[in-house]
Amino acid sequence: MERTFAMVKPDGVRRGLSGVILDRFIRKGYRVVGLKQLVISRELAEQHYAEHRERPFFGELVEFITSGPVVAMALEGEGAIAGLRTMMGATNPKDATPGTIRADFATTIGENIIHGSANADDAARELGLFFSDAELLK
Ligand code: FUP
Repeated sequence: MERTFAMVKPDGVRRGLSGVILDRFIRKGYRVVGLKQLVISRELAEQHYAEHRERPFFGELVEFITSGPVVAMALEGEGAIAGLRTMMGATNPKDATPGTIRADFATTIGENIIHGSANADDAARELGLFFSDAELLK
């Protein structure tokens, strides 16, 4: 059984899409073991996206992800890390396969509606950044 981290980004929350996105994960069969809406601090955003610190889009990425509330989720299921990435679709919604979240709900890479951990190390790191042990179901 795996746990992974996902987050509806501020564009998705502003557009009222948190529920339909969460519903896709629930219908898939993932168990919601953590859930909260929060505004990310600049410090947390920079930690979360540390791998992109040197990239030209880093400033805009931090501005965007701190621009309003996000919905952070901890999801559990067999193969949940890769499965959730498949459900998200390609980073650029223009390249995403129809039926994926980014294809169905987003148009631009800068506002691509959802984040999901890329691998097991990122999942553990990101779950730890966003949730305390006490906030997660056993
Ligand atoms: P992903 O794992 O699919 O979320 O993609 P990345 O970790 O590569 O990128 C994280 C975020 O940076 C993306 F969701 C959007 C943003 N980004 C850009 O704005 N421009 C780029 O060229 C690449 C990523």
